[in-house]
Amino acid sequence: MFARHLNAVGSAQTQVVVGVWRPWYQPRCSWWTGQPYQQQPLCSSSSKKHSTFSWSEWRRPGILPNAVPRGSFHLSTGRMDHFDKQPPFKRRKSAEDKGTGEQVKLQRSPKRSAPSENKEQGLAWLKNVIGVPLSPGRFPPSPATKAELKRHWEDLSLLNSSGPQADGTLHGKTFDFSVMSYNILSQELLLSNTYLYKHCNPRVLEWRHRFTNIIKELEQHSADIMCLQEVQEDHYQKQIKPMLESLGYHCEYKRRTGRKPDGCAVVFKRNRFSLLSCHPVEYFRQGISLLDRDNVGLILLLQPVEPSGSACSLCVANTHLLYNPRRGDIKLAQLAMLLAETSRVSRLADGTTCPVLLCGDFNSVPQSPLYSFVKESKLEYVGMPIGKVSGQEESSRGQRVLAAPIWPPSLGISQQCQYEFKSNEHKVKDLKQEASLNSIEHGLKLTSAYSHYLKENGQPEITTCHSRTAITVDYIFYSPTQGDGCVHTECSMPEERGLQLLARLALVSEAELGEVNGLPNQHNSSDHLPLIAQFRLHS
Ligand code: KL2
Repeated sequence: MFARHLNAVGSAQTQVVVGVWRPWYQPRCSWWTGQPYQQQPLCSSSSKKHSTFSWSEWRRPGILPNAVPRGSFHLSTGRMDHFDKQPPFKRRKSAEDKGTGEQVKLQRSPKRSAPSENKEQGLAWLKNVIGVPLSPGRFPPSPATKAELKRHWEDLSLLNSSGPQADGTLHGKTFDFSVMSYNILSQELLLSNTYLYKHCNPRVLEWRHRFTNIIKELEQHSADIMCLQEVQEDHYQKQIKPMLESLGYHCEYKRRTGRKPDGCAVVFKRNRFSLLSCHPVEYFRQGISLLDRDNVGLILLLQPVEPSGSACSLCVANTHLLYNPRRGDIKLAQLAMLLAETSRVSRLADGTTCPVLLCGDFNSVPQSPLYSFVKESKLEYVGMPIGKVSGQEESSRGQRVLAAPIWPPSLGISQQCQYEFKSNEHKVKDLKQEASLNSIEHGLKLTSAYSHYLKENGQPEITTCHSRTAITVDYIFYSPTQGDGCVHTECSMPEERGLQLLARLALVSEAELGEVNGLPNQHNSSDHLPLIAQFRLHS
């Protein structure tokens, strides 16, 4: 049940709904006080009082949910953000849908159903779900009480020699920290794909509800580093960044190129790390038809903050790869660009490499060739149907197969996923040789923090779930220490250096998600779950 009791007051446009706030979430109350972004002592639930807040005030620019007076909760007309807005101006064709000439059939991203739905029809489905027409100021009936997802911490430290240090303090040349990877579902994408969320009570899809839950979740887990995807730029600038800064995080952001207003954020606790450098990566390349999509990545080089100064730096890469299940060729090229930049950033002045964390939404399943490429550092791809690369699609009938090279020489990235700094003459010669190869490689040694099958019952772990899918597409990859899954012989990293996986927050099965009405639901406000792992950095 929603932990608020609703009473409609007022009328027409100024109609407001006043809810008596019940303290199911009182983090540090910094945003219930009307004093935005200041650390506050813990709230006392005895200090509740009523006040009102109109829809028009709510929508005024600069008025944020965190300006809501403490003790009351004020709800709007029951509409989700932007249902009343025209679709944004199209600068160019949607990146996911883009395609020209004879490739159109291959390139078009399958909508899977309801391809003609627009935002008006989005309202229509809201009515269907509610069973009655929406009237301003009134919410549909409260959803039936649903169980909450249960996720437990898995202690993996015993797989290795030493136990986890709960306080994250430094012992010798080690440094403990936690990392989250989380696709928070941009509101614009939610509204463009409403057919995926027909199973949801419309109230749980409202941005204000989702923002409240997401921030609550981020604050509860309190990860030292967070890699977020689908972070909508206006929400980032006005709400997410100020909130996270008030919680002690430094925030970096890279918006997608093109029309869609979301991007990737990497944030870290200022008292745990300092920023050495920040490297946004755009996969869009003018003049390279394979790279005409707007996805991005963001890489940070971080220095652990610790008294002895002995810890080595840490390279954190975050990305959201192309969705289109049929375009594995584009996904591989995007990944190659991210790996090339990650290799460059992680190479230290002394010629060694620092440990890498590679997080994000790869839009590829664990059984896929793309996943295998990340983990095995090599992929023999020639003859592979492009729709098989990410493993999202069953059928590969009629699909083009991959031929060498996947990406053109003009990209300046070798088949080893390294930047090429050679003269043109050498480049042509090398690339002729490379074209005869049927594999791509990369020089990072990476393993996954999750095993993709649940320990308890062997069921597949689910990281994303809506009405059409329940699969793993999100990952935390990391450079393991020798003996923590590192089976490679040619590490450019000193033997003792690397990350040791101490613990992870267990994922859940599809059946468990079914019990909470899938995603998003009242408590879990994205169509993805956050992945969280605790590591020990060995320098
Ligand atoms: O799968 V995702 O959701 O990681 O959660 O990444 C993409 C999809 C995201 C960014 O492009 O938007 C979603 N059908 C279903 N989902 C889509 C589609 C589509 N045609 N296009 C984009 N997304």
